[in-house]
Amino acid sequence: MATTTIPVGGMSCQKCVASLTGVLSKLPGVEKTEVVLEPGQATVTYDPAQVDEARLREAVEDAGFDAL
Ligand code: 9UX
Repeated sequence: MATTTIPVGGMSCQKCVASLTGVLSKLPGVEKTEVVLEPGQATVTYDPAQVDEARLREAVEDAGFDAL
């Protein structure tokens, strides 16, 4: 299991936090997701055999936020 923290821009309220948490949590291989509004960041624990940081960053962007 690996853990990474991705700085996230563009989240303005707790609904953004809930939305991004849902998106990341649904990715195959993601074990645990903690999204914080201030400062914007997503800490994700995942199985490196199933998903990688590039894919996580892509999911953040696809959800409408900025992976910084
Ligand atoms: Mo809150 Mo986030 O109204 O896009 S859900 S700002």
